[in-house]
Amino acid sequence: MKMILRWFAGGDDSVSLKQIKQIPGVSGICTMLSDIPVGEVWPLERLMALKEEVNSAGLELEVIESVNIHEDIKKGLPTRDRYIDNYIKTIENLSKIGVKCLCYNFMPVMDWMRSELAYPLSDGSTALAYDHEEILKMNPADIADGILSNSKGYYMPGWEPERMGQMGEDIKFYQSMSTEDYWNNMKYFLDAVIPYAEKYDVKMAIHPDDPPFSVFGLPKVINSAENMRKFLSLNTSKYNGLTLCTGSLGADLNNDIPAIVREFAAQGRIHFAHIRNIKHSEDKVFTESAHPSQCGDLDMYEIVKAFYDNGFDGYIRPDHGRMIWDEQARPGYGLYDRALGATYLLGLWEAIEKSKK
Ligand code: CS2
Ligand code: MN
Repeated sequence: MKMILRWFAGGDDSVSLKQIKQIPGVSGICTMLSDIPVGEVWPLERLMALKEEVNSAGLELEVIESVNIHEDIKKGLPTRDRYIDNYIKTIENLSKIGVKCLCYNFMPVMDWMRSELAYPLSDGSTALAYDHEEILKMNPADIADGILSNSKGYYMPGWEPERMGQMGEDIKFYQSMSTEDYWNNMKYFLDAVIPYAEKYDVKMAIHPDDPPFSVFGLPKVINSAENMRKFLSLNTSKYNGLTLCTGSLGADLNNDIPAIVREFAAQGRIHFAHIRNIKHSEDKVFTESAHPSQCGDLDMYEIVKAFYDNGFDGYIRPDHGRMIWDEQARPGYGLYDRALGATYLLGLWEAIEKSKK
């Protein structure tokens, strides 16, 4: 297991590589080239420079999060083949700089969704929050505006402004698509890409849908044990795997996260773990919380133990953090709370490991 942190390249992060290097036990980062338009090839020279920047700070760059999937692939349009070819070329380039794991998502139109980016918690910190009724009152453009205007000037992954103009039309397109067709488009992508992931030894790790239930009638597919089983059976290569995000899946109270981890880690199909806690006030209403079990609904000991017991040897990152100690940073991605999370998770891991000896 390797503990990493997400870091945003290109001067778009308040957190420095030097600071990340000083978090005990963190061996590397995951990042992305956020200025390359979705669907285009990530140039090798850019990747080599990025690797050099990360390595010279004493950190590894073995995980990329994310290379986003062009909407034409998700829609199954004839133009998808060109974008799939580009995706494969990007995988080849990533392999050349030593990347081992590629996190991506297959969510239609938008990536994660929250109703608030700075919801005040009782301890004076703030966190990302979700309230389904609030979301349904807004139209998608308002949600995008809310996220982009509260991001403190930082790029918000999955909310690229150039995609937002298209949003209304894209939503209509997916509303009229059957979920089965959506699965078929996913399989088409996997069958084209996974052989190259094998060839270049880059493990593909899909991120669950966040939230894991449908909003605006859009298809949701990576949201439960049953659907993840279906996803893994679409292409049975080990290179077709999961990013197991506990906070995303945990937003559906029916998901038993330790059981899900046990099942898929035992099959060697989890390559990357995003571990964070969330706290519900009612169904479909929650705030992101500090990582410890006592702060949210998820039992972090049981979750980490499920990874350990089933031989997990991939990457873990503390997913989002709260904003604490007056830090000014990209919502969800400050240094302090994620550093606390990494330390806590490493402590759980050590305790579990030693208790087995
Ligand atoms: C992440 C996702 O910031 C986040 O919420 O967990 O945006 C994640 O990076 C993507 O879904 C992966 O493609
Ligand atoms: Mn996540």
